Amino acid sequence: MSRHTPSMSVMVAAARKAARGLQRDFGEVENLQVSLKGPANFVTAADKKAEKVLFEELSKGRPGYGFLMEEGGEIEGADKTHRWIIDPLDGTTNFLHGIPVFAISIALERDGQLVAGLVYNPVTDEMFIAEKGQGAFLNDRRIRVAARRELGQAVVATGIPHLGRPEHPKFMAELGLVMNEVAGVRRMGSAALDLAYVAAGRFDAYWETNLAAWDIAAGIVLVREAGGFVSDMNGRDTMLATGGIVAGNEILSRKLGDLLKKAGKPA
Ligand code: 2AM
Ligand code: CA
Repeated sequence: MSRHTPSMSVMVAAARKAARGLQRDFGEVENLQVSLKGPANFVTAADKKAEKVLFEELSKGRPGYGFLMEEGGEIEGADKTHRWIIDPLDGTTNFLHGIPVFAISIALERDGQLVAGLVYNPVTDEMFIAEKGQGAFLNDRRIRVAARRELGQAVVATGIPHLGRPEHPKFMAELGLVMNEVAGVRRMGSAALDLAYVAAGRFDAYWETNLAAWDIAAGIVLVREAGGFVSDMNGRDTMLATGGIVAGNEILSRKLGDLLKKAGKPA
């Protein structure tokens, strides 16, 4: 069983409340696809509603904490030591297409350090939570990163830069290197869930670049507390600032990071 702090109880309650709205709206997506009336706007509304619920619930539970949110941006709190980092709907494209792979992501930062993370997929009812020093859990069962040490046996997840991004050639170079070395590559479309799956040992490793802090903050805590290792593309600790991330067990994530570095260099 997971023992968790009152702050985590606040996070879990907020996520479950926001999830009820998301699930209702997800059920509506299919109906909307037959009308041509922009399901994209509908999804944006669902996203904003979920963020509002999270903001209200977390503010009620922990008055004064600051916020960094995908929709609302930075909101300074009276309490300068605490900040929530929130993505109310990670995997927006999946949501829009009726693919049940999306999540609410909530992280708590204390004095600039990530101390708690929650990633919740309302459709599968999988609640991934972790607090610094307490381990990582999936629906109250302890989870650990996978133990595979060889790239040749590893299933590795990634994210493909979306339409209009300038880093497509770089990504193709990375993918070219990785797919030649690993057992399989997967692409789910939710960075928060990718990291949660690494924490649960489903994916052996994961990398992606150009992400926002709210995509990965909670997942970073999950992977670390599951005994894994997280770095940016240069093996450093500046994932939130650079938006690049490599995760897995310590050995495999280092091997993957070393391999990816070759993507920038001539063969
Ligand atoms: P989102 O679903 O909240 O937008 C997929 O590779 C990851 O990239 C997701 O976590 C996704 O988060 C994130 N991402 C950030 N900006 C994006 C965009 N404009 N289009 C698609 N995915 C984006
Ligand atoms: Ca996101």
